[in-house]
Amino acid sequence: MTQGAFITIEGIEGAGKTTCMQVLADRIEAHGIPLLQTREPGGTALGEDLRELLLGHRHTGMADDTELLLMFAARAEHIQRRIQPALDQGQWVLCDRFTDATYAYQGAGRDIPGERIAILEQWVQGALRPELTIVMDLPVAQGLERAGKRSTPDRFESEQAAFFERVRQGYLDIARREPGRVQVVDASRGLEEVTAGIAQVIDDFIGARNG
Ligand code: Z5A
Repeated sequence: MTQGAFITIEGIEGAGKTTCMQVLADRIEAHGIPLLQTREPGGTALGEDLRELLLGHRHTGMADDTELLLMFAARAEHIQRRIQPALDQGQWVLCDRFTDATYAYQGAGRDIPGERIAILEQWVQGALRPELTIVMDLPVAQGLERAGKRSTPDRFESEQAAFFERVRQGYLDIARREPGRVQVVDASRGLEEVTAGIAQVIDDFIGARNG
């Protein structure tokens, strides 16, 4: 059986990932492709518990290495229990954030060397990498303004704008290094234009993979 495709979506606060996940899922399912939609940190019972620890305010001031290791602990569980089995059965997997978020947030944001993250990536993922990653990019101030209209900020959302500037640059650096895998979508535009851009990216990908 052909392995399913692994697709991830990334971006800073308020980029519109949640909104656009549905557009992607609808397009994929319209082609009759079985799809697993999931997210990180999370995606399993244990992963969702770790998510609560990571995003909640009980452990404000958590050491950067602890944060990094918890992200990868959740990821190990997610890959072994859900992502890899789904791909092996030919399902496509659409994941709201994955290891690029670790390079952007813990790497660029918290200043953990990329080489250290790469060791964990290799250990936990083996050869598994996303085939397509969509980075929704927009100015930090605009993203924070959109996100600010929502509920109480989580532990990451409580960071300063300078942190999110580094995260944004982290994502753009990854996109520059891996243009074949990473597609940057301008998320600063109105919702209709953004979703049209997203639809184009996924239609091209489905066409190339199935054609
Ligand atoms: N994290 C990490 O540090 N390391 C890792 O390895 C991983 C994660 C995997 C949880 O992520 C946190 O974990 C995340 C990074 C860290 N923290 N942060 N920041 P998350 O994905 O669950 O949290 P999030 O980034 O805050 O995602 P979100 O809350 O789901 O935001 P979003 O999906 O990008 O935005 P949205 O909810 O779709 O849209 C926000 C608002 O803007 C909403 O009112 C929309 O209606 C509006 N919106 C969206 N698009 C538009 C447009 N185009 N125009 C106008 N208004 C819009």
